[in-house]
Amino acid sequence: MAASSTPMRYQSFAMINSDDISYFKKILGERGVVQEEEKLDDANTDWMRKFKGSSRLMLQPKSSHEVSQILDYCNSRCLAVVPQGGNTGLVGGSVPVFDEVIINISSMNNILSFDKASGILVCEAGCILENLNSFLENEGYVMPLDLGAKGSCQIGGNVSTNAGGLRLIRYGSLHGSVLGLEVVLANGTVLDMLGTLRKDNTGYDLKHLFIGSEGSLGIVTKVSIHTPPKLSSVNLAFIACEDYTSCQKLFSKAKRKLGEILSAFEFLDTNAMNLVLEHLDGLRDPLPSSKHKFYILIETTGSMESHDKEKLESFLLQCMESGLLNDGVVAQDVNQASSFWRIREGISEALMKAGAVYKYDLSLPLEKMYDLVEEMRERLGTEANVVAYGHLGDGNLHLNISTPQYDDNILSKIEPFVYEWTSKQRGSISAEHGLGFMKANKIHYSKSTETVQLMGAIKKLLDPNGILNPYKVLPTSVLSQSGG
Ligand code: FAD
Ligand code: 2HG
Ligand code: ZN
Repeated sequence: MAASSTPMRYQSFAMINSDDISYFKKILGERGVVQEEEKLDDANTDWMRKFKGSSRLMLQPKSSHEVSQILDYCNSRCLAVVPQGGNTGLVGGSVPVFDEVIINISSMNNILSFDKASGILVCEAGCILENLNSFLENEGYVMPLDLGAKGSCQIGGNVSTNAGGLRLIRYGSLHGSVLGLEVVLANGTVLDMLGTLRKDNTGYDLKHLFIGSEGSLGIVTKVSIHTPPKLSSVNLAFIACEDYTSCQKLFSKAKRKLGEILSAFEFLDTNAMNLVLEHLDGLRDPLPSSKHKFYILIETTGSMESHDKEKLESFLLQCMESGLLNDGVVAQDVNQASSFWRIREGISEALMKAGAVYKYDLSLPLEKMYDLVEEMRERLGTEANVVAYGHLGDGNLHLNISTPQYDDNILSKIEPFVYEWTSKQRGSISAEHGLGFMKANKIHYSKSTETVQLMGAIKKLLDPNGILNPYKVLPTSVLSQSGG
């Protein structure tokens, strides 16, 4: 981890000793107590290989009761912990900063119930998103979220980051589809909020505190989620626009013309496209006749193939005639559709292969979104490759700046400029990835002092010793007042 951004280890936290190890072995057995170098190295290192802790211990509980016993003990000993799911987070939230005990939830991966009439799924937090989706597809349903990391990320991690992804435009955020949670608090209390009701206005809806709290308020152990039916007709178009204004107009038109069948509206610019084609094997440009400035994926999902296809094709034809789009192709089968999606979903991986990357995940007013990208290009000149893509339909820009290696001089040209720019637009400095370690001290760019103070008070109430994911989410100044 970059030394300049590393805080001091909080003195209030104890260090692991042999009695602790013996206790954990007693409650979890040998299997649940991981001390092997290689496994710890993986668990200490984040997906981007940018953040690295030095924990000597990873625990793998198999039940909520075990999580409760672990936290009760850690709280009484003042041992700091990091909850960890699939470790695909992009803000350094899922790995220790120092020697925090890693509590990995992967072994809690049972599906507990599925109601075929209502589409309500109840499962343990360690279930992998893609596995849940495969299970549901057999039952005629799908998960209401989908993202590039689906093969590794877990539903508990998705809930804890309030992950958005590729279909938020259609199915909404997890604040809407999660119906209930079981959460273990820092002192080991198991909070049963695992309702399966669509409607329940009895008092404060506390589950929302844990959705997006990035493991700083409790460990999510079970999730109840409302899933939509799998519809029979899915169509995907890969199209090209020559300017950003056309992309915006296309989006406004798509909402009106495609209406209820629109299920994704994603964009990538030419730099993102080039990067994917250069670094990922087996991918071809779907529109090879010429290079374009912007590419858009428009997906529709409905129940009547002939109607949906006709609707999409006549929409594209109209847009072509009015000059909004330059070229486009509709996937002819599922294989072609998945190769189109691979281009969009593979950008993060291609960026990793290209060298160092400075990652920003911003919510911005749609009409301003690409101005930032152009200003950034002007600031950095030929020093860096400024790559833009994201969930255009949600106003969410993924601004990634790629360079051969990390360079403090380049960083100083990017930050705080990028945060100040976003703040001036009343945007969000984290649209969907969370704050984690990377942006904990930047929260004030998007939240008022009073709001952050209240967050600190909630943290203190639920985790008075500050053992849960310290140094993350809230600024050090607030965390040190609230127990850390
Ligand atoms: P982890 O990475 O293990 O943890 C993430 C955070 O949640 C950490 O703070 C951790 O402490 C906490 N946590 C994990 N599990 C629990 C739990 N059970 N209880 C309490 N806290 C917990 N995000 C999006 O929003 N949209 C995308 O489109 C998207 N695409 C991605 C594509 C790729 C290729 C990658 C690598 C990441 C992407 N992400 C995306 C980032 C996203 O946050 C994660 O992929 C996912 O939601 C995290 O799940 P995880 O199980 O890997 O959690
Ligand atoms: C996506 O939408 C993810 O592909 C990852 O949120 C974005 O890597 C990124 O910046
Ligand atoms: Zn995203």
